[in-house]
Amino acid sequence: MKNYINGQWVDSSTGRTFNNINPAQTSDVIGAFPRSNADDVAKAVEAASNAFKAWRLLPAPKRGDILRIAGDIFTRRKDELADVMTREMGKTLTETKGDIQEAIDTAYYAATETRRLFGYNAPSEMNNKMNMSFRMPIGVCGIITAWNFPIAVPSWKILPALACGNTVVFKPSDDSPHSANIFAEILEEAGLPAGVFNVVHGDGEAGSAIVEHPDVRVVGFTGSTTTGNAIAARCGALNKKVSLEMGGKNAQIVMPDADMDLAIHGVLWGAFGTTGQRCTATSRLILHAAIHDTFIAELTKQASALVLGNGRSNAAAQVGPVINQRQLDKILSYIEIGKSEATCVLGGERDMQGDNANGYFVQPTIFTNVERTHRIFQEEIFGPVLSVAKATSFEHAISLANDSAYGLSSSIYTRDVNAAFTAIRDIEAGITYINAPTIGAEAHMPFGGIKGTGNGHREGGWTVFDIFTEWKTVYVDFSGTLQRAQIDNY
Ligand code: UN1
Repeated sequence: MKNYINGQWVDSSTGRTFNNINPAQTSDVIGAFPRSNADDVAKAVEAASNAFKAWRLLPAPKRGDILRIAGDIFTRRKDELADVMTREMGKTLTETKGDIQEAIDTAYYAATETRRLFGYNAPSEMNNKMNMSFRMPIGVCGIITAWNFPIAVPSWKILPALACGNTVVFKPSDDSPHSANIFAEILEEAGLPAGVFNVVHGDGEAGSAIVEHPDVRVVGFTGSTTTGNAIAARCGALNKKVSLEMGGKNAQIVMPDADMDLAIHGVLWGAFGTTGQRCTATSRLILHAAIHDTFIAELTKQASALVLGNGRSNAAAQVGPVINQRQLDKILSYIEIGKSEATCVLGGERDMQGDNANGYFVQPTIFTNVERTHRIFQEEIFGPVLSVAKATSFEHAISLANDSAYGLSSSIYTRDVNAAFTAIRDIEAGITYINAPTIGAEAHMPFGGIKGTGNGHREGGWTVFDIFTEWKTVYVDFSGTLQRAQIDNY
């Protein structure tokens, strides 16, 4: 398995590699991928800089034609690619197909937006003069992403960046490199010119070389808050534009008037879908005291019936493994912390039954009696661990939800329209769901969070184009005289 630079599949100049392993069956080695360094990144950035000269001049709708074809190829290769993704990162085939569908939606949306990259015109304050503004491509974009959405999250960044006329150097997670190579194959088959999109595999060494390279003008990052903040600090020092999507500690509130079955299905999906490894996962459940005990009884019953397994060999599997040994250790250590802070009412162990002993499986785990000061209430675990707190009123529930360093997603289950709209107004998060779980973002809506989750940018929707373009303001004076703004007309 190789890097993809300037339309060629090439080895790293280091000659070093890392193994990509199936987390559901760790003896299954998918392949050895290049462990790239700054030299490899420099080659990719040079290719992307050269390709930018022609790509930025291709009319945007023509760029969109290529993205639309890419959407068609993602559709054609959906089943095959889903299997590759499940093999390298573990979530079930149903979920990996959904992941690819997000990229398909993003491709078609971005293709359409190439005919709409609207600017603004405004009247001039002088006669015989016109004012207008245009979105301009910026140059080489460095894209660094996590493994939990190996196709969807890269597509949110890469496809709009290309639509705007930028070129890209992409460093995928070293836990999901194979999906990234198929991403490159698809863009190549769609007709993307060589050098416009490049993939450099590796770890933080390659990632920081991208951030540091002087010709990388924009950095788009999805991953941990620690890494994201370090990238932002470097981008600040180097005067680069940077867009961050980082951690979450998302809460679902359930009020006594809610549809309880709906709320239970919501939290099961929000907390244990993708094995809890989403930045949008429901990791805190805030239950009104009036329904707390009955809700917990039914939730634990249904959560205990979830089937853990290898999504490729067990068609019944609903919850896959966690991604790697490091995450397994981290999640298990948080479970130990939880046991010392609160009450474990479900799970709490690694799952070693049958074939699951060959992978990194963790039982869906639920803690009750969680207080706002507890580490399992405040810190992102990124695994199948749900912390439940009790609220005595609506205001108390909102205050618990807002007691977080993060602010990505949020949810409330209630049939009271006043409570729903108050929650929309008062919950501190980039996304609020009413009667739906904390996960389920759609490609054409802004995606991102406040507080420790991000730095003010939004991917998805029309807002992503603010990341990948700079404004050019144009004044056309057809008066034939010198008209001095602010001076001659007052
Ligand atoms: C992420 O976890 O990084 O709304 C993204 C959702 C998905 C995207 C999650 N569509 O959960």
